[in-house]
Amino acid sequence: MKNFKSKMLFYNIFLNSSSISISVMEEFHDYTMMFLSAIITFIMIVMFKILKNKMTNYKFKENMNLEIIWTMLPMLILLMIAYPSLYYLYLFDLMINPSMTIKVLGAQWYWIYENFDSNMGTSYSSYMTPDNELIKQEYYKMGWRLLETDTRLIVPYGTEIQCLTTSLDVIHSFSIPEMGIKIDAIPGRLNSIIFQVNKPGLFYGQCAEICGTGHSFMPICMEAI
Ligand SMILES: [Cu+2]
Repeated sequence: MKNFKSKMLFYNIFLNSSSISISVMEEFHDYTMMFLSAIITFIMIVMFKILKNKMTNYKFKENMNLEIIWTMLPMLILLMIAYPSLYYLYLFDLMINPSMTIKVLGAQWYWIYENFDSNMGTSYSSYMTPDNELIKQEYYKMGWRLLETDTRLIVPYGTEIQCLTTSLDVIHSFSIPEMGIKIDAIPGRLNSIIFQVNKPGLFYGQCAEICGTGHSFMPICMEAI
Protein backbone atom coordinates (compact mmCIF):
# COMPACT_ATOMS: atom_id res chain seq x y z
CA MET A 1 0.00 0.00 0.00
CA LYS A 2 2.85 2.35 0.85
CA ASN A 3 4.34 1.64 -2.54
CA PHE A 4 1.06 2.52 -4.21
CA LYS A 5 0.92 5.86 -2.40
CA SER A 6 4.44 6.87 -3.33
CA LYS A 7 3.79 5.96 -6.93
CA MET A 8 0.60 8.00 -6.91
CA LEU A 9 2.53 11.03 -5.71
CA PHE A 10 5.10 10.51 -8.42
CA TYR A 11 2.45 10.38 -11.11
CA ASN A 12 0.67 13.46 -9.85
CA ILE A 13 3.55 15.92 -9.69
CA PHE A 14 5.93 15.68 -12.61
CA LEU A 15 6.33 13.04 -15.24
CA ASN A 16 9.74 11.68 -16.03
CA SER A 17 11.00 12.05 -19.55
CA SER A 18 10.90 8.61 -21.08
CA SER A 19 11.95 9.10 -24.67
CA ILE A 20 14.96 10.55 -26.42
CA SER A 21 13.08 13.46 -27.98
CA ILE A 22 11.49 14.66 -24.72
CA SER A 23 14.89 14.48 -22.97
CA VAL A 24 16.34 16.71 -25.67
CA MET A 25 13.35 19.06 -25.43
CA GLU A 26 13.82 19.29 -21.68
CA GLU A 27 17.50 20.07 -22.13
CA PHE A 28 16.67 22.77 -24.66
CA HIS A 29 14.09 24.23 -22.28
CA ASP A 30 16.70 24.47 -19.50
CA TYR A 31 19.17 26.03 -21.93
CA THR A 32 16.65 28.69 -22.98
CA MET A 33 15.67 29.34 -19.36
CA MET A 34 19.31 30.12 -18.64
CA PHE A 35 19.16 33.12 -21.01
CA LEU A 36 15.72 34.08 -19.78
CA SER A 37 16.72 34.23 -16.12
CA ALA A 38 19.90 36.12 -16.95
CA ILE A 39 17.96 38.73 -18.96
CA ILE A 40 15.28 39.11 -16.28
CA THR A 41 17.89 39.52 -13.55
CA PHE A 42 19.78 42.12 -15.56
CA ILE A 43 16.61 44.10 -16.41
CA MET A 44 15.47 44.04 -12.77
CA ILE A 45 18.84 45.35 -11.57
CA VAL A 46 18.86 48.14 -14.20
CA MET A 47 15.26 49.12 -13.46
CA PHE A 48 15.90 49.19 -9.74
CA LYS A 49 19.00 51.34 -10.21
CA ILE A 50 17.17 53.81 -12.48
CA LEU A 51 14.26 54.11 -10.06
CA LYS A 52 16.56 54.61 -7.10
CA ASN A 53 18.80 57.17 -8.78
CA LYS A 54 17.50 60.63 -9.75
CA MET A 55 20.51 61.52 -11.87
CA THR A 56 21.15 60.34 -15.42
CA ASN A 57 24.52 59.18 -16.55
CA TYR A 58 25.55 61.46 -19.44
CA LYS A 59 27.34 58.52 -21.07
CA PHE A 60 23.93 56.93 -21.68
CA LYS A 61 22.95 59.60 -24.24
CA GLU A 62 25.58 59.32 -26.93
CA ASN A 63 27.79 56.33 -26.49
CA MET A 64 28.74 54.44 -29.63
CA ASN A 65 30.23 51.44 -27.81
CA LEU A 66 27.12 51.01 -25.70
CA GLU A 67 24.92 51.22 -28.79
CA ILE A 68 26.94 48.51 -30.50
CA ILE A 69 26.85 46.27 -27.45
CA TRP A 70 23.11 46.45 -26.91
CA THR A 71 22.43 45.84 -30.57
CA MET A 72 24.83 42.97 -31.03
CA LEU A 73 24.24 41.15 -27.74
CA PRO A 74 20.48 40.45 -28.21
CA MET A 75 21.24 39.36 -31.78
CA LEU A 76 23.86 36.93 -30.52
CA ILE A 77 21.53 35.56 -27.85
CA LEU A 78 18.77 35.05 -30.43
CA LEU A 79 21.17 33.21 -32.71
CA MET A 80 22.30 31.01 -29.83
CA ILE A 81 18.67 30.08 -29.17
CA ALA A 82 17.61 29.80 -32.82
CA TYR A 83 20.35 27.42 -33.92
CA PRO A 84 19.64 24.53 -31.49
CA SER A 85 15.90 25.18 -31.78
CA LEU A 86 15.89 24.65 -35.54
CA TYR A 87 18.42 21.84 -35.27
CA TYR A 88 16.20 19.84 -32.91
CA LEU A 89 13.09 20.68 -34.91
CA TYR A 90 14.52 19.05 -38.02
CA LEU A 91 16.18 16.28 -36.04
CA PHE A 92 12.82 15.09 -34.69
CA ASP A 93 11.44 14.90 -38.23
CA LEU A 94 14.31 12.76 -39.42
CA MET A 95 13.39 9.15 -40.08
CA ILE A 96 16.48 7.13 -40.85
CA ASN A 97 15.49 3.55 -40.32
CA PRO A 98 12.52 2.96 -38.03
CA SER A 99 12.40 -0.65 -36.90
CA MET A 100 8.65 -0.63 -36.49
CA THR A 101 5.66 1.25 -37.79
CA ILE A 102 2.42 1.58 -35.90
CA LYS A 103 -0.70 3.17 -37.25
CA VAL A 104 -2.97 4.99 -34.87
CA LEU A 105 -6.54 5.76 -35.86
CA GLY A 106 -8.66 8.08 -33.80
CA ALA A 107 -12.36 7.33 -33.60
CA GLN A 108 -15.27 8.67 -31.61
CA TRP A 109 -14.34 7.78 -28.86
CA TYR A 110 -11.61 5.20 -28.78
CA TRP A 111 -8.29 4.48 -30.46
CA ILE A 112 -7.53 1.85 -33.04
CA TYR A 113 -3.95 0.60 -33.28
CA GLU A 114 -2.65 -1.16 -36.35
CA ASN A 115 0.61 -3.00 -36.57
CA PHE A 116 1.44 -4.09 -40.08
CA ASP A 117 5.11 -4.95 -39.75
CA SER A 118 4.60 -8.49 -38.59
CA ASN A 119 3.59 -11.13 -41.12
CA MET A 120 0.01 -10.99 -40.02
CA GLY A 121 -1.09 -7.40 -39.63
CA THR A 122 -2.97 -6.82 -36.44
CA SER A 123 -5.57 -4.21 -35.68
CA TYR A 124 -7.15 -3.71 -32.32
CA SER A 125 -9.35 -1.15 -30.61
CA SER A 126 -8.53 0.33 -27.24
CA TYR A 127 -11.39 1.49 -25.03
CA MET A 128 -11.22 3.15 -21.63
CA THR A 129 -11.81 0.86 -18.66
CA PRO A 130 -14.95 2.23 -16.96
CA ASP A 131 -14.96 2.93 -13.21
CA ASN A 132 -17.15 -0.01 -12.26
CA GLU A 133 -14.64 -2.38 -13.85
CA LEU A 134 -11.56 -0.53 -12.67
CA ILE A 135 -12.63 -0.67 -9.03
CA LYS A 136 -12.39 -4.47 -9.15
CA GLN A 137 -8.70 -4.24 -10.01
CA GLU A 138 -5.97 -3.49 -7.50
CA TYR A 139 -4.28 -0.71 -9.44
CA TYR A 140 -7.19 1.71 -9.34
CA LYS A 141 -5.57 2.99 -6.14
CA MET A 142 -2.72 4.41 -8.19
CA GLY A 143 -4.92 7.14 -9.56
CA TRP A 144 -5.25 5.84 -13.07
CA ARG A 145 -8.96 6.49 -13.28
CA LEU A 146 -9.95 7.53 -16.82
CA LEU A 147 -6.49 6.48 -18.02
CA GLU A 148 -6.54 2.70 -18.02
CA THR A 149 -7.66 0.96 -21.19
CA ASP A 150 -8.82 -2.56 -21.91
CA THR A 151 -6.15 -3.11 -24.60
CA ARG A 152 -2.78 -1.44 -24.43
CA LEU A 153 -0.62 -0.22 -27.26
CA ILE A 154 2.43 -2.45 -26.97
CA VAL A 155 5.76 -1.18 -28.28
CA PRO A 156 9.36 -2.31 -27.83
CA TYR A 157 11.69 0.06 -25.98
CA GLY A 158 15.13 1.08 -27.23
CA THR A 159 14.25 1.12 -30.91
CA GLU A 160 13.00 3.76 -33.26
CA ILE A 161 9.29 3.57 -33.82
CA GLN A 162 7.42 5.39 -36.51
CA CYS A 163 3.88 6.36 -35.63
CA LEU A 164 1.35 7.25 -38.32
CA THR A 165 -1.89 8.86 -37.27
CA THR A 166 -5.17 9.47 -38.97
CA SER A 167 -8.79 9.62 -37.98
CA LEU A 168 -12.04 7.94 -38.92
CA ASP A 169 -14.36 10.83 -38.13
CA VAL A 170 -13.29 14.13 -36.54
CA ILE A 171 -9.91 15.58 -35.57
CA HIS A 172 -8.33 13.86 -32.57
CA SER A 173 -4.86 14.27 -31.16
CA PHE A 174 -2.63 11.44 -30.07
CA SER A 175 -0.64 12.68 -27.11
CA ILE A 176 1.65 11.03 -24.58
CA PRO A 177 3.39 13.73 -22.49
CA GLU A 178 6.09 11.42 -21.14
CA MET A 179 7.17 10.62 -24.71
CA GLY A 180 6.95 14.15 -26.01
CA ILE A 181 4.37 12.98 -28.51
CA LYS A 182 1.51 15.17 -29.59
CA ILE A 183 0.31 14.60 -33.09
CA ASP A 184 -3.03 15.41 -34.64
CA ALA A 185 -5.15 12.65 -36.10
CA ILE A 186 -6.91 14.30 -39.02
CA PRO A 187 -9.41 12.50 -41.27
CA GLY A 188 -8.03 12.04 -44.77
CA ARG A 189 -4.49 12.89 -43.74
CA LEU A 190 -1.59 10.82 -42.54
CA ASN A 191 0.67 12.48 -40.00
CA SER A 192 3.82 10.84 -38.80
CA ILE A 193 6.13 11.12 -35.84
CA ILE A 194 9.13 9.15 -34.70
CA PHE A 195 10.03 8.29 -31.13
CA GLN A 196 12.29 6.03 -29.12
CA VAL A 197 11.20 4.85 -25.69
CA ASN A 198 14.01 4.83 -23.13
CA LYS A 199 12.71 2.32 -20.62
CA PRO A 200 10.04 -0.30 -20.19
CA GLY A 201 6.89 0.71 -18.38
CA LEU A 202 3.40 2.09 -18.70
CA PHE A 203 2.84 5.48 -20.24
CA TYR A 204 -0.45 7.28 -20.26
CA GLY A 205 -1.89 9.93 -22.49
CA GLN A 206 -5.18 11.41 -23.52
CA CYS A 207 -6.77 12.79 -26.63
CA ALA A 208 -5.64 16.40 -26.93
CA GLU A 209 -8.18 17.80 -29.36
CA ILE A 210 -11.79 18.42 -28.36
CA CYS A 211 -13.63 15.78 -30.39
CA GLY A 212 -17.07 15.44 -28.86
CA THR A 213 -18.81 14.27 -25.72
CA GLY A 214 -16.50 11.30 -25.21
CA HIS A 215 -13.31 13.34 -25.58
CA SER A 216 -12.29 12.85 -21.94
CA PHE A 217 -12.91 9.15 -22.14
CA MET A 218 -10.52 8.00 -24.85
CA PRO A 219 -7.21 7.62 -23.02
CA ILE A 220 -4.01 6.19 -24.46
CA CYS A 221 -2.16 3.52 -22.54
CA MET A 222 1.20 2.52 -23.96
CA GLU A 223 3.20 -0.39 -22.63
CA ALA A 224 6.87 -0.51 -23.49
CA ILE A 225 8.33 -4.00 -23.20
CU1 LIG B 1 -10.60 14.17 -28.24
